[in-house]
Amino acid sequence: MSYVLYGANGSGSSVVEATLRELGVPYELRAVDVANHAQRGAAYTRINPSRKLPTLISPQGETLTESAAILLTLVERHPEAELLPPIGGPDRARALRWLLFVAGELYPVMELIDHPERFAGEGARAELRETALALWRQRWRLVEDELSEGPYLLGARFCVADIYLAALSRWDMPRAWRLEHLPKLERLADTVASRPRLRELWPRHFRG
Ligand SMILES: N[C@@H](CCC(=O)N[C@@H](CS)C(=O)NCC(=O)O)C(=O)O
Repeated sequence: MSYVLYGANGSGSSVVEATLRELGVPYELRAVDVANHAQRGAAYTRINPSRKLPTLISPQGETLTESAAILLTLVERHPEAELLPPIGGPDRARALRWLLFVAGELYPVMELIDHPERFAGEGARAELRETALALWRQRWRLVEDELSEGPYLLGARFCVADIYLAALSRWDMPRAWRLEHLPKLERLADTVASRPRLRELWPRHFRG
């Protein structure tokens, strides 16, 4: 049995799919129709009770959720691909720091942008969304400030955090804005997108 990935184009499942491609492991993709809220339907809720993408089923039949945990599990189970630097060193710490920054500080803001109705009454939603959008961009600037000559987070060394950063930086920030305010991050994302194992996949998920 191969991995089974429940996902949708352009969503957080792109990160897991790109990682599976980098690992060179086979997987079956099962599309979840988020446009019609299939992630909230009974069938998908049975698979992932938090009713969010992505969900990855391992070849052993385990259900894996939470994108950062899925990435770390994949890295651990396919060590030969070296998608993280060796345990204990400074590069590993830096990669984990920013991987968890995406998971803990950035990704949750997207729910406020996409679903303000989950957090505020009708009258407060527009303002909440605007505030969340500003926070989203402000937090990406922290990533930008952290990047050096690149092209990756760890310089010349590619790691799984680069995929996470590249994919989520495609959301809710037009390319012109990114080029002006996040040029190093944009270079990182372009470099990830042009990697041999990703260049055919990337345009299916992201246009600009
Ligand atoms: N903490 C989760 C967040 C996942 C998430 O928010 N996924 C979005 C798609 S990118 C989703 O499924 N949204 C649908 C919804 O919230 O109804 C993770 O890291 O996997």
